[in-house]
Amino acid sequence: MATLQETLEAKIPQWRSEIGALVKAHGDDVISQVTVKQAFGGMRGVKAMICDTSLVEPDKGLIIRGHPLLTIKDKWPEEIFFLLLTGELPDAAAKAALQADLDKRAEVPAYVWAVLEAMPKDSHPMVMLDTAILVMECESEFRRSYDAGVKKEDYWKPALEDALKIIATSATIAAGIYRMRYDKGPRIDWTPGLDQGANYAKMLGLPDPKGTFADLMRLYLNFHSDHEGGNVSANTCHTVGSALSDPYYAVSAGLNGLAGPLHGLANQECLGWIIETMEKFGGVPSEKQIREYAFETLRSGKVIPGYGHAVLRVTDPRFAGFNEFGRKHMADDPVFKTVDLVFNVVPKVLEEYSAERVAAGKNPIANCWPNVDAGSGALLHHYGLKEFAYYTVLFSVSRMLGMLAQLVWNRAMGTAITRPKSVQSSWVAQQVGFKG
Ligand code: HAX
Repeated sequence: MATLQETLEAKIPQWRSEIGALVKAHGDDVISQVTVKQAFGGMRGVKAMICDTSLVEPDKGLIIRGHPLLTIKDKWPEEIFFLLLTGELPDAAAKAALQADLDKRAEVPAYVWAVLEAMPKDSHPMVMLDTAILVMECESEFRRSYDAGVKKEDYWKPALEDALKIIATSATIAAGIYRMRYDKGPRIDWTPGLDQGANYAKMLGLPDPKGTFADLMRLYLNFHSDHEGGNVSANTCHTVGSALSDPYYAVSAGLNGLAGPLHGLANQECLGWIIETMEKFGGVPSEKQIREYAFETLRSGKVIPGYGHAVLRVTDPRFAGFNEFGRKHMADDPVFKTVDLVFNVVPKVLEEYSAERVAAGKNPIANCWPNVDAGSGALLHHYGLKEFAYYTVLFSVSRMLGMLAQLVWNRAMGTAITRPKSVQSSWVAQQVGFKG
């Protein structure tokens, strides 16, 4: 089978001609409409951008290029990137070629470490990761090629070069941040020949007597890799990239969005809530105690982290996949047990609370089921990764795969600069005949 680059060379002209023909034939047809509620409500459900890498079905969860996530959960992260970008899983030769390509690019420039070491000791690990990616911008092939006058139809090639450099170094940088930020000793180097999951597990340097941490990291990197184009990080990366800011700028911007507590940072909050519950009740709580604490949290105006989703309306299959891993490898771990008990109790609590909200004239909670972040922290905690503030960095290493695949695809398709029309609230009122 052809390499990643050869596969794209062959497919891109075909994709371009299909999309060109579609827009030519149906450019003025309507595919969505926008209500006042949507305009004020985060554009929820408005169909106004294209993402071919993956799809999130409200009742099924993440589907990557036609493959429901749980059917490809044991693939290497590199294979997932190949799939996101090309629509095909690589065969053994293409996979080996991609791995060798990433090995060649794996060196992190020395100035990245120098910048990270100069940062305040208590910097948030996400700030360190964002800074590291942004400071590497001087490696950008996209910017160099653009300055040298590369043709628009070839933009995707230097964008892919940047994407591969970021992917080849992201786990090393992230693991280096962990060891530096939490005084874990010297950095551990990338090992050529190992996949990204196994490498990341090894470079974090946590004890792994059963040798299963690499399996978890592979699962973790696969599960967080992509979630369509409209979520905050992907959408931000897309918007910044659409201005032809190079992939370092665009990914760094996307990561800043991922660092928000309603998005990626939720996974740092989820385990915090589980541990708080355990501390309050002196160990694994009973279902009655969980119910009590869940209501206390809600009535104090907070959300229950790890529950709810903007798109999904069922238990996130990523939660189900992590739960299966937990049952297999750490069924007796008290933190994992608590997560499992919370899963029995919280959906019902949220349903009841949602009914109370509706009775009080507020919005219902659209989805009372767990999302990806509800369970992953307990698994990391089991392996000794107990620094919650670091969890979003793990998510980021994974989500860069999706953000970069989308970005390369957009440069290949020549997607236009993002520029929706904003309107004033007075215009909306006038438009709908609102008198106040
Ligand atoms: N606990 C309490 N209230 C919740 C809730 C929860 N877990 N989930 C939703 N609600 C509330 C919302 O805050 C909203 O209240 P207001 O109308 O008063 O603002 C109301 O229910 C309706 O919200 P929704 O339509 O169900 O959900 P949204 O699309 O607005 O928000 C969120 C989706 C994920 C942000 C939301 O469910 C939430 O805050 N969940 C907890 C945080 C979390 O787990 N985030 C991670 C999501 C996965 C992810 O992106 N990871 O990166």
